Amino acid sequence: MANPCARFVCLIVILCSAVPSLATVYTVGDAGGWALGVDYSTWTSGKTFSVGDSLDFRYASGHTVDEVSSSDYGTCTVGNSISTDSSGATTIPLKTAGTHYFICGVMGHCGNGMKIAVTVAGGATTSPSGSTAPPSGVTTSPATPTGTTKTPPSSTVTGSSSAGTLSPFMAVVVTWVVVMFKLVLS
Ligand SMILES: [Cu+2]
Repeated sequence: MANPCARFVCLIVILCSAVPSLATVYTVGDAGGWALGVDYSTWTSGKTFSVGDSLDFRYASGHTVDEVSSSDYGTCTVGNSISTDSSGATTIPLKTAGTHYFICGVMGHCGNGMKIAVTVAGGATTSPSGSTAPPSGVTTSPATPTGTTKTPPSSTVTGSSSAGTLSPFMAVVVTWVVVMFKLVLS
């Protein structure tokens, strides 16, 4: 069991099992579930929802879960719902950032508080389900043969014959000035 390869596989399994736990499944209303008499604004306050999390609506018969627009949420309008379910256990994956609105489609229930608005932050932790395919175009060609054209550095050699004859004398002069300057400073 001390095989390092087995340890590595074990580490990978632990990491892979830990990553999905980052996505949280929220039971709407906790113990109260999706029902009349639960204050869902209180339930959502203090919670931070991220992309990849899910809402789990648990409810008895006689209720529905309707995802609606913001305006329909405000007016408790049922007819234009984006999605609806009445199975008693509705899991809504929060796939996009922004505010998602859910109401109960039964007459009068939304107006009596069965409405919930969930603001989803744009989470950087996407689920590892392989939805993000890498771009296929590999455009980095490492060998650029045209970039090695050397500019000849011998452009300042020719054409200064007089300076060439003067330079030993000037070197002596400069050296003498520098020596004298050091002597003055010391
Ligand atoms: Cu209801």
